[in-house]
Amino acid sequence: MRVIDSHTAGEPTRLIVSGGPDLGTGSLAARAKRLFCDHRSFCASVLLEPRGHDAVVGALLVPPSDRTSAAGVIYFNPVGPLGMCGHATIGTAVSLHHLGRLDLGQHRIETPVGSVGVQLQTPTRAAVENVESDRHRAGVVVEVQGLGQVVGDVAWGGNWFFLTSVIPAPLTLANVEVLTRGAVLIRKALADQGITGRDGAMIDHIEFVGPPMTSVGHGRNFVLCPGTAYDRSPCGTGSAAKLACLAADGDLAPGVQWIQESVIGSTYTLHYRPGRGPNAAVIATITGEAFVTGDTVLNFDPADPYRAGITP
Ligand code: PYC
Repeated sequence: MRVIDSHTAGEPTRLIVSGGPDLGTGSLAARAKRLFCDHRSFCASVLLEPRGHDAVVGALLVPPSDRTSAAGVIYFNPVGPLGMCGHATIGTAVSLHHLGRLDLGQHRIETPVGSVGVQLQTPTRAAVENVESDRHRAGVVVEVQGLGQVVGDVAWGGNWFFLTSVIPAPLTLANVEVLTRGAVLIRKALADQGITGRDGAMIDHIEFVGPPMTSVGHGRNFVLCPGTAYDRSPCGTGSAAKLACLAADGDLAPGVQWIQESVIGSTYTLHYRPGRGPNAAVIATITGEAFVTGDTVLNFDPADPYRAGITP
């Protein structure tokens, strides 16, 4: 199986170029479902130890159903499929350029939640015009064991997020363990108390938001991804969700730049234009840098007891 590894603002992406499962035809959403129902062990074997680790996001290249898109991509982490993935879209564009399959310039990439615009600006920098984002609910109160009442917003940025400034510790790398523990408790409390995204969708990303810690940033975050891995980057879809909240509060005008810091201090630069949907929907553009870290053939030896990954 040929894979290209990259990281975007510190967050790893493994692009599966060949040797992945055949998911047939149909919408990318249907093919993403098939990937997880019928090929679960493929996902674990590609992402987890001993070949990877739980923060790696997989990006399976598939033929697009939308003929205007340069590629179709299904994103997944060890726990399940992702809708959109900002960091992995930047990583995919940079990796496709590395392979000589994508020129600098404007393209579209199809994902299970819609096609996104990708402007590959240099061999390592891309701007992604995301799917429409909005704040679904504001000022939601959730009772969290050990943390008390936590107030936050539920927003869509291509995945579902609960964003809160009620943080268990400052948003620094030294506090990743306590931040992870707090975010896991909040996600469980949301599920237990029936707090969801639209149409009962599970909120699987928790985003702690706070003030910037660098001289260039406008805000900092810590994002817990599905499972227990945190995003080393500022999370593209989480940053888009944050812009939707800022726009809904009247705190950021269209076209004005927002620099989002991650918990490791890496950054994305964003702005938005108004969307069409309700809740002051926005179409955010996320610009960031990715670097190819490996161009690899993965082996799956039938005699290897851990060929399917180390799973609980
Ligand atoms: O960048 O959108 C993102 C993302 C989602 C999960 C991990 N990264």
